[in-house]
Amino acid sequence: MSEEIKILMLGDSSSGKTCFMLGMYTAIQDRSRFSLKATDPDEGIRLTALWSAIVDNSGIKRWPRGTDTPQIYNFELCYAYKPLMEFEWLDYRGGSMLDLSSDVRTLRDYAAESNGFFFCISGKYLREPVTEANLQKVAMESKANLMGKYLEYLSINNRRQTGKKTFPIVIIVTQYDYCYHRNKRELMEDVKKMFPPLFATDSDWLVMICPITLGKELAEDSDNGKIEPRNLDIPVAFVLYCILTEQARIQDEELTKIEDKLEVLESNLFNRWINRHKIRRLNESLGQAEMQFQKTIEMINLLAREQDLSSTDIYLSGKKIQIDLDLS
Ligand SMILES: Nc1nc2c(ncn2[C@@H]2O[C@H](COP(=O)(O)OP(=O)(O)OP(=O)(O)O)[C@@H](O)[C@H]2O)c(=O)[nH]1
Ligand SMILES: [Mg+2]
Repeated sequence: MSEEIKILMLGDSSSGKTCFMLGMYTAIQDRSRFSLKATDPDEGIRLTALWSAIVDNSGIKRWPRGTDTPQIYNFELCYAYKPLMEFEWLDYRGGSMLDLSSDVRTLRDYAAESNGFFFCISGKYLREPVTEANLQKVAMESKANLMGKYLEYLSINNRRQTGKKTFPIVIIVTQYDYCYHRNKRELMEDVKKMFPPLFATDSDWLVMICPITLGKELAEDSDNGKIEPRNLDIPVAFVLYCILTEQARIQDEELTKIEDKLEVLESNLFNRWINRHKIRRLNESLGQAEMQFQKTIEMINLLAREQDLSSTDIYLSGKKIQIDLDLS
C-alpha cells in the first residue's frame, strides 16, 4: 500500500491518549498476528520502555509525563512481520485544543489531511448517566464540543474535494474502567448524545464507539492497579478495514473502466485489428489492476480471520450496522 495513512487523535489533557498509543503499540502483537513497528527503531525502543514502566512500576512514576509539544509518530502495521501499511500518528498536548497558540493551527492542518479521527472521551465523565440537565456540562468538560469543530475543517477542506466516500471516526471511551458499573448500552447512547451530528440520519458519517481501558483496577487504584488492557487493537483494525474497503471500491471502479474501454475497442473484428496495440496495453493494465484488487481482498480476508469486529458498535448515518469482514 503506497498511501500513508494519517490519524488524528483528539482528546482532553489526561484523557489517556499517550497511554493508549503506548499500549496499542506493544499490546497489539500479543493478541494477533498483526504488529506495529515504529519506523524509527530508537523511537520503538523508547515506546516499549515507556510501556514497560506502566506495566512494571507502581506509584506515579509508572505513568508517562503529559505531552508538552506535538509529536508525530510513524508506524508500520505488519501482518506476520510483513508491512501492510504505514501510518502517521499525531500525539499532542490535549490542552492545546483550547489554545490560541500555534498548536491549534498544527491540529487544524493535520485534521484537513487526515484519513481518520480518534476522539478520546474519558470514562471519568461518564460515570453518571448523561441527562438533558448535565449534557452541556459533560460535553464541555470532556471537550466533546470542541472535537466536533475539527470535523468542520475536514468536510470543507478534504472530504468532498478528494471524493473519498468513507472517513472513519472512532469515539474511544478511554479509561472505561470508571464505567464498569454502568449498563453498556445506556453508556453507548450517552456517547451518541454528545455528538448529535455524527449520528444524524443521512449524515453519511461512519462511526465506531469503542470502550478501552488499560486495566479494570485502575479506576480504584491507578498507582498499583494491574495492567490488563482491553480493546486497544480495535480502533486501528476498524480504520484499516475502512481504508481497505475504500481501496477495493476504487480498484473495482478502475477495473470496470478498463473493461468498458476494451469492450468498445474490441467491438468487431476490424476494430480489434486497428486497435490491437491499444488493446494489448489495456490488457496489461487490466492484469495489474486485477492483481491489486485481489491483493486488497486478500488483506481484508486476513483482517477478518484475525479481528472480530462483528460485536462492535458501528453506526452509519446514525444506524447501527454490522461489519461482516468475511469476503470468502
Ligand atoms: N483509570 C485509568 N487511568 C488511566 C488509564 N490510562 C491512563 N490513565 C491515567 O491517565 C493519565 C493521563 O494519561 P495520558 O495518556 O498521559 O493522557 P494524555 O491524553 O496523553 O494527556 P496530555 O498529554 O496532557 O494531552 C495517566 O497518567 C494515568 O494516570 C486507564 O485506562 N484507566
Ligand atoms: Mg499525552
